[in-house]
Amino acid sequence: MSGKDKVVLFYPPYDGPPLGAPLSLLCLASPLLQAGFEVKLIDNLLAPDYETTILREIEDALLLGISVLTGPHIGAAVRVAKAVKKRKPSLPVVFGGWHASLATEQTLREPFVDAIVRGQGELTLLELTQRIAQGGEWHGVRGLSFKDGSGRVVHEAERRVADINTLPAPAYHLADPGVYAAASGIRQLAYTSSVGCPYQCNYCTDQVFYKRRFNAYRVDRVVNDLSELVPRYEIDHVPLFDSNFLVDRKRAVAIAKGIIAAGIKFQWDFQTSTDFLALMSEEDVRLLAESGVHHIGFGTESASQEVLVLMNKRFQHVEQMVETARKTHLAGIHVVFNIILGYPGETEAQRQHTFRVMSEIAKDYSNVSFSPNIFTPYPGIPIWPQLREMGVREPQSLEEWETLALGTNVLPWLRGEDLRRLRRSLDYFLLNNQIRKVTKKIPWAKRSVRRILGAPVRWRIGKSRYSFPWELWVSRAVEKVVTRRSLLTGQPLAERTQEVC
Ligand code: B12
Ligand code: SF4
Repeated sequence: MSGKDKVVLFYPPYDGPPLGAPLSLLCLASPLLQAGFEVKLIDNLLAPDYETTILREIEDALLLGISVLTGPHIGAAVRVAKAVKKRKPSLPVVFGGWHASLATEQTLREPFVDAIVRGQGELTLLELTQRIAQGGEWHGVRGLSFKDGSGRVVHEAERRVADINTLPAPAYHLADPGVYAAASGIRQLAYTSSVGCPYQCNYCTDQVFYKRRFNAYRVDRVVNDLSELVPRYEIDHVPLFDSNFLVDRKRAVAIAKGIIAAGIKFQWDFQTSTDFLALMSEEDVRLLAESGVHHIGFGTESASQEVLVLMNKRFQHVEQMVETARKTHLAGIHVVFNIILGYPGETEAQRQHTFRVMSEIAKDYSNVSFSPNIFTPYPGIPIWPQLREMGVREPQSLEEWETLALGTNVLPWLRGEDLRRLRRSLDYFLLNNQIRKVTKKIPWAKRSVRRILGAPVRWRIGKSRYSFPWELWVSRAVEKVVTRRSLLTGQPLAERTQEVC
């Protein structure tokens, strides 16, 4: 025993690309360490037998905190919380993160969850830990929901989103990137330079968490951090976790210039919206590339203006997607366009229009790949009241949310033959683009592959005919020609892994 009060934080397994140490836990650990607590991080990636490790570590701990996103995270979170409650019923089990914050009431109903930290967690968790260490009561901790002594659920007032410049830096020293590289193959370090996005897309919960306020580190802070962290940990790749990095384009360009001036070499990538990138000059986009940006993910979602309006994405237009593709192509930056299919109100004609327009863009700009998914309603998204009216059944328990993998949910307007057609047209759309990419890279394959596979595929897409899909069977047999990519990093995802963010 170290003699210090200990907090155990657990990051459950997920379905997605490896991204280095979980940034959420590194951020939570920092103020706790500053206040003199001992922090034990348990990440499934490094501790495959995490349950045993957790049961050992909690013996002398003040509390167990678990980070929970909607989807696969939930399974392990529930299993571990149940096992901990069985072993040490008095130990407070605290859930935090997006799922717990967006489905608080439902999550707190579970007997194995004592408290939920809603939203940004650094200050709330610190305050709660201090109360627990001092044997104090939990009432009055802003941002906290908990069960009191009689089992009654109490929701304390909201905590204002903190200016991230006032929060301590993530405790990167707790996670050796070398150990992560051995487990994932990439020497990387996740970094957040800003939080929040000013927009209000109807399917996105950023507005619920960050109240539409873009809140960012100053340029010198980002450049200094990266100039220090990249060489210290010999980092090759930095995925930025910002909600919409280019909201402040001047800041973004100044960061790129700062990185170039500092002479540090690494690859970095981020997510943003096409309206911002389209407004940048070709020279500024080139600067991003020169500083190491090699991939950008865009939530383009649809090429139909009517559907974009339904999504409350009035700020985005097809011309900006084309401009984005053109400028990033010139700069040599790979981009992934996310596409949402089956959005409520989308017609088959609008969907086909999206496939056509997106295929045209990819034909002209080979740096464009896609991440198409069937609409999946996550907890807390603003469109839920309308979805309920349309007959969408909301998962009724924490465990039901676990199985809500992308594209497997049931949408009342997309069943049976309609759903089969959509899935097939999606596969053909991907196959068409993949054939184009492969044949561009291998000149000798160009004619034969295009003739045998490409022509019939384009005919099917043109005519919307998808029965007896022999081209898909052939492509799958040959070797996963239909690939999906992570919006975050651009990395190809296994066919099974549809979860991208
Ligand atoms: C990185 C990321 C991922 C990674 C996470 C893994 C990793 N190694 O980091 C991966 C790729 C797994 C991922 C997957 C998914 N993601 Co994602 N992801 C993000 C992203 C871009 C950054 C998250 C992050 O680390 N931020 C930085 C840290 C510091 O912030 P944080 O995680 O929010 O943590 C803070 C608080 O949440 C809280 N907190 C977090 N954990 C805990 C635990 C405790 C005990 C406490 C007290 C507090 C606390 O305190 C932290 C510090 O303030 C966010 C978007 C965003 N702008 O945040 C989307 C986001 C979280 N993802 C989202 C979605 C929809 C998904 C998917 C469901 C997508 C899908 N299509 O399937 C999947 C689900 C998981 C899966 N499939 O297994 C949504 C919401 C998710 C939700 N409802 O749970 C977001 C908000 C994107 C969006 N705008 O819609 N994602
Ligand atoms: S989907 Fe992207 S652009 Fe829309 S609100 Fe969310 S973060 Fe902002």
